[in-house]
Amino acid sequence: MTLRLLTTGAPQTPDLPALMQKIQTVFERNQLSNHGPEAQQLEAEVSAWLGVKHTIAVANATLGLLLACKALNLNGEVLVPSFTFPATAHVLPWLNLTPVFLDVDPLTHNLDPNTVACHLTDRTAAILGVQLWGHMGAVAGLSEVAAQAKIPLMFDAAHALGCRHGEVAAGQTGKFAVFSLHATKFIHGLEGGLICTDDDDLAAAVRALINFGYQQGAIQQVGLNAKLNEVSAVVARHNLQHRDLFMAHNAAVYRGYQEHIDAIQGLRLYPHEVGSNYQYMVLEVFPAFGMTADRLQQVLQTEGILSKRYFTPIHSSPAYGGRERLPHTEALSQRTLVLPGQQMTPAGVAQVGALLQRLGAG
Ligand code: T4K
Repeated sequence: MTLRLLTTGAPQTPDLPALMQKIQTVFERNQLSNHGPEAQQLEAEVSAWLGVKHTIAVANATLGLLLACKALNLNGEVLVPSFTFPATAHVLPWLNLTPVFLDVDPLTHNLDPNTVACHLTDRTAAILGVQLWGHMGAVAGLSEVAAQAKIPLMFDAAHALGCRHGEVAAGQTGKFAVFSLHATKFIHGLEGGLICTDDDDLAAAVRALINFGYQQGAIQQVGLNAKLNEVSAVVARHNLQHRDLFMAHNAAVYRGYQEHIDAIQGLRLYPHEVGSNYQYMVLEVFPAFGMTADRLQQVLQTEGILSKRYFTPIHSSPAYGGRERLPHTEALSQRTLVLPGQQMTPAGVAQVGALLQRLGAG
């Protein structure tokens, strides 16, 4: 029997025939990169949707973070969570900035403003917050801490496109926020990223930095190439049109998982806030379940269900070699497993849910 694979991170790309037509138009137009009409339209559409002044389309979120941080001319240390994708921290050493890794709140998996406040020193140049799993709950507290310390608050919002907390949309938060358009994300452009900011000077500096440092015809800064190509831009625009569908789909999958998982001893489904894009189906596996997250991943795999183990603590990775203990980060990395969400059918959710219930019972 061939196993049908249910995969975490499976890209959502509806209505392929219509998308192929749009891609063909890009090739017929012959402008394939260098801030062409698709990239410009994408930027305008995202700015209008999120209510931000500037959106800058980039080749990926990692380069977006790197260049937006560079544009702020920071010196010293940056406070950053250890429980995140390595890209968040990696941009800092590239800019001769020192990451100071902080533990996260075990319930939200994100920075706690009180922890941040306790680690401020006169060397702290900025806070790089993450809206992990699309969580925005700590934004107000972090903004207050940053304002009191008179340092910029920057957001890695790679997971948070389309997320809202009350009236505030991800993208409107901090000095800037950077979204990912990677294939696995809520809205994808194969690869890609979006930098959002309301700061005119920052936007101008970033626009120059992503295009070799050119500004008004002169090489004003030491830039890079981080432009988004036109095919990625047209794919992202196409997917953006389907955002309500994605949101509804993700929310339905999440509710389906909730129904199965809530009653299982030893499992916790990450509680998304109202306003989330519900992209990540994050499962925490506690000892009471009777097997580790690693073992559960293996068992799921034998049933054709491909989950992902996110995230490894960054502070103690060989790349950083930190010896400090960040207990919540370490515990979360042991117990967290991300289940398939995008492209899941109700039958797929029921299959995974029933399997978890069986394993939990036995
Ligand atoms: N900040 C945060 C907090 C992030 O999570 C990320 C990226 C970034 C910054 C940087 O954003 P970008 O520079 O990438 O724009 C994946 C993604 O590559 C990465 O973008 C993402 N976060 C991270 C959470 O997930 P891996 O190493 O897990 O990828 P991989 O190849 O194992 O794929 C994950 C799952 O997706 C697999 O189950 C297979 C499935 N998949 C993947 C691809 C690429 C597909 O079904 N089709 C595909 O085309 O990092």
